[in-house]
Amino acid sequence: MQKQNGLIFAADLKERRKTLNLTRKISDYIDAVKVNYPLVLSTGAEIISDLSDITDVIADFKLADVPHINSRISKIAFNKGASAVICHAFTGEESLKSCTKTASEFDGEVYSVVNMSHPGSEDVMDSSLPKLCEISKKADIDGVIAPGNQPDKIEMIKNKIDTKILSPGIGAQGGKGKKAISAGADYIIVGRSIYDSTDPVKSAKKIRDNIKMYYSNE
Ligand code: NUP
Repeated sequence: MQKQNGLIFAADLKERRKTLNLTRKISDYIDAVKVNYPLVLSTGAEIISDLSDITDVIADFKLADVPHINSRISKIAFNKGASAVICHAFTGEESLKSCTKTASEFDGEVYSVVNMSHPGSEDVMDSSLPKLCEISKKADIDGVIAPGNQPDKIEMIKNKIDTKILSPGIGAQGGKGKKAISAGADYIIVGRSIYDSTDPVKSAKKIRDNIKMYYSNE
């Protein structure tokens, strides 16, 4: 993923045509599109190939299975054209390594989830944060997913692991793009604040411009 905009579009829609049209229209403002179960289960895995003709695709299946299944799912995603997969770190080093090993066969990337943006994630994930970062380091991941609506966590993670940080939780979940970036996020991930807005193209540009202005002022 080449960093030009710092913005990743979370395409959590259910319609193929709408997703492709919108992604095409905002492609100048994003560096990648992230697909998740709502889209892939509604439209089929071919959507990954279709989107990969427009921009880089990150497959957010939050893989959390035994190693050979993590590996098989990653392989399918990469074969369809994904550039990266997202995996949970809590399943341990071997499961995560099965993803990084598979990714290396495709020149792909792996991002591990070390914390989450929703209320309640702290119940289990906060106390495990150091361990999840350690497992991610050992598995040689390309970056981590960290909550954009909790800049203090981004800083904490940045201090524990020297890697790329992708942050969801912006807009609809209360996070602010500039705050996430200034705390150390390299990319922000935004879904509803783009696709649910009255003018998604304008919203994507505005979100991109906001963080871009920030970069240039750094
Ligand atoms: O901690 C996480 N929080 C989160 O929202 C990890 C994620 N991968 N996500 C994903 O980011 C979530 O699955 C959705 O696809 C996107 C956020 O969407 P939105 O809140 O911007 O609409």
